[in-house]
Amino acid sequence: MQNGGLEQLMNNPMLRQMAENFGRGGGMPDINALMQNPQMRHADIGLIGLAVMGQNLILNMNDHGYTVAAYNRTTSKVDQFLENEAKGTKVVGAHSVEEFVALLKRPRKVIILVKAGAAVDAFIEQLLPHLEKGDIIIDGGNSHYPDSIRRTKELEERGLLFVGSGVSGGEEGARYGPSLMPGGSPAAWPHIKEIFQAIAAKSDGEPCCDWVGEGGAGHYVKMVHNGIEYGDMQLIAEAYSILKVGLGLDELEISKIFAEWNKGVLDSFLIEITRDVLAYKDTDGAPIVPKILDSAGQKGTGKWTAMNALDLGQPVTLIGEAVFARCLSSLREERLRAAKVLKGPDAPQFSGDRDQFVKDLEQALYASKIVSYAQGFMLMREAAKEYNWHLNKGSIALMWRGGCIIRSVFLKDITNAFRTNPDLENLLLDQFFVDAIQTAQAGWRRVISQAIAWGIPTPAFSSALAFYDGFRSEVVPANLIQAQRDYFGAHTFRVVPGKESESLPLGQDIHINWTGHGGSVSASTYQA
Ligand code: 2AM
Repeated sequence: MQNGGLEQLMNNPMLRQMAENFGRGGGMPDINALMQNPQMRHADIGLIGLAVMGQNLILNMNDHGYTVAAYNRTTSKVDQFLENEAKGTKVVGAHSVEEFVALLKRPRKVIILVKAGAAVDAFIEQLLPHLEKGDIIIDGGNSHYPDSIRRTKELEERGLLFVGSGVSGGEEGARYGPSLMPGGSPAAWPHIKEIFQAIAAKSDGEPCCDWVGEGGAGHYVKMVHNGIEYGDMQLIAEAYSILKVGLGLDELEISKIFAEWNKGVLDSFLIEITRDVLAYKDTDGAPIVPKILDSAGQKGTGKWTAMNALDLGQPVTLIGEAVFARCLSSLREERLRAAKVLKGPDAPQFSGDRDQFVKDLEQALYASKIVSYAQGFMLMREAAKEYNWHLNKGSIALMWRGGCIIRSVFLKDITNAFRTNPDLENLLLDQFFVDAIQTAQAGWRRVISQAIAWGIPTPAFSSALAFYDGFRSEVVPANLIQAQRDYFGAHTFRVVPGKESESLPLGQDIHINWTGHGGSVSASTYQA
């Protein structure tokens, strides 16, 4: 053990007392003997990774009365943290993994909050020799859920428990109340429940943290949360574009509209910050937003959600469009060249009732958002089947109600829908949302028609409406697609029940010799 670590340990009053007892006769105590003493294991939980999120989560736990042990790869950060942000708290630091583990009460609970990927596995490897059966490793980073599935399995095979927890809310959330989405080994939950729910955000007195499900369920739900966040942001950006380009309003006028919307069904964190962002002025007094380069970045969680939707065959169209819209925005040089060549309609003019149009737009945003969340829950439903997770949908909506980026009043209605009917097949079929969309839909259609006439791109609004119209269709034109596939590739089709005939038997794969030549064998001779 390094000296710095010893000095730091000695800051702890309990340890000082012990040291005095141990060190009777003068001199420093034998630190190794100290570490063997069960009383040394006094920290409720440990956290590795002292970037801002980690530090804030530690301080949050400390505020709630827990003693937290802190460790970081670069150990100088431990000292810096203890001398600054954590000064005067009960936080104890360690300068080696061994020393860190020795500080923890059993079963040991270790939160790893480091860069996703190899760093998480590296720390798990370092911890393993020092942990015992029943100890719990919690990964609170932005891990991809397949890694959490793997880690749960690997650690359970070694008698340990693993939790992969989504943590949302950024630095502020981590400090004062994040949304926490823990999943992994179910046996870990009773041991971490109290502390997790204590530090989580609260919504109507309920913690925005509950057990999500087995394996990678926690990080999966966090991924879908981020995908939905992409969708919400794209919808808001499209509304901004319609107000600016279509109605010709400036940022301050649009900010006022967002302020109004934030008092109604759209009341949410993202609408609130959009109001403030639009009103923010540069030093010259002009709004800052039009000065920001229109190339959106992305870190990949929206893309993961869209890719997973494709893998699971789920039509999560709005998030997909939101990801693609960011991709298109990033092709700025190419867009600038295209803008010189490709013509659209004449510059937008608006002669109708502006207030009514703004109301329609609010409803369009609301209805599209309902569709997006319904798609997200469809994806989670399928993932639960695919990966054998027991997902509690009402709890998921509750976890997103506070602390995280997509927090909103609207999520309360989703919680209610799944609490009233846990077997609800699809959010769009809940009566509250049936009525909400019914109220919204005339305005929703008017807004999209107008945007299309103006030539203003609205991929998220439009795909939401297209999904809604497809989802409520008894008949979609896939019959024609099946006919085409059978024509060129002998891929076969089935007959509609009730329309069977001698040549079209019910429940069988049928191939037709469409051209009169080429045979009637349904084979994969012609691969399309
Ligand atoms: P550091 O302070 O030693 O760089 C955010 O980057 C957090 O993840 C920091 O605590 C950082 O530790 C840690 N981290 C990043 N990459 C790491 C790696 N490969 N191994 C261990 N810790 C890492």
